[in-house]
Amino acid sequence: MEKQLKAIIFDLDGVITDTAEYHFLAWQTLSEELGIPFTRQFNEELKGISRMESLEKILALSRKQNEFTEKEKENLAARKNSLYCRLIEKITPKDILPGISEFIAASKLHNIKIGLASVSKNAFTVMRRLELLNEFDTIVDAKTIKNGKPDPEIFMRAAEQLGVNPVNCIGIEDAEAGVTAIKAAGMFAVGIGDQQRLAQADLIYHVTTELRFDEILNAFVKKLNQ
Ligand code: B16
Ligand code: MG
Repeated sequence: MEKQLKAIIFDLDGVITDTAEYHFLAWQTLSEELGIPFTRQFNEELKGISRMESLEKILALSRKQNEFTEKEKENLAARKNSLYCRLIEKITPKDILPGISEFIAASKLHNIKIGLASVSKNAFTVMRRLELLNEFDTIVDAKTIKNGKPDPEIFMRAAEQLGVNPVNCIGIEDAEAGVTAIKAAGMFAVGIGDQQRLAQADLIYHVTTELRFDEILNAFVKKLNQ
């Protein structure tokens, strides 16, 4: 197998832009309406987790998961999404996290394909507002996959759509579930965030400004040749 980097697959929320804050605010409002205490710390556990799974986890906080019918849960999830959609109306290209545009440019300079793997059903809207839709060679969002992260499906699908073998890919994630998904897909994982939480990743940076194409490429080649 060719030991070469061919594609980089990015997570959206927490890597390309910080919509995690908007998810937090929307879930916080919904939780207040339901009388469920919801903290920033708990919000960390929802990163990379689908809308419905997130709702189940929030309801479970106050043992309320059996108090609602499926239809009512769908309505609660829709309420959270309408709060979230109102918040993301404000997004502009200025909301691209620092260092990301430069990192994408460096990757392209090296003829590396660029993909997006986001479990958000709003991924296309967010990418359009960031004016990044045309920068990516492929985008996989929640609408086209059966299993969310930590299942590897979304990263595997992105690689498939790019026509690249997963071993020739790097995945970049801020969520623990996302790093697990990248590793399960057989890719090299770059984590953005807490060293302990993302310990499974092959390389970890605290923030996006620290991303260095050459450094990541070297670590990838080293690992592939081990
Ligand atoms: P939506 P990612 C994920 O996006 C978020 O991290 C997670 O917090 C959110 O619940 C999920 O998208 C679903 O989002 O409600 O818009 O479908 O990190 O995979 O880009
Ligand atoms: Mg994320």
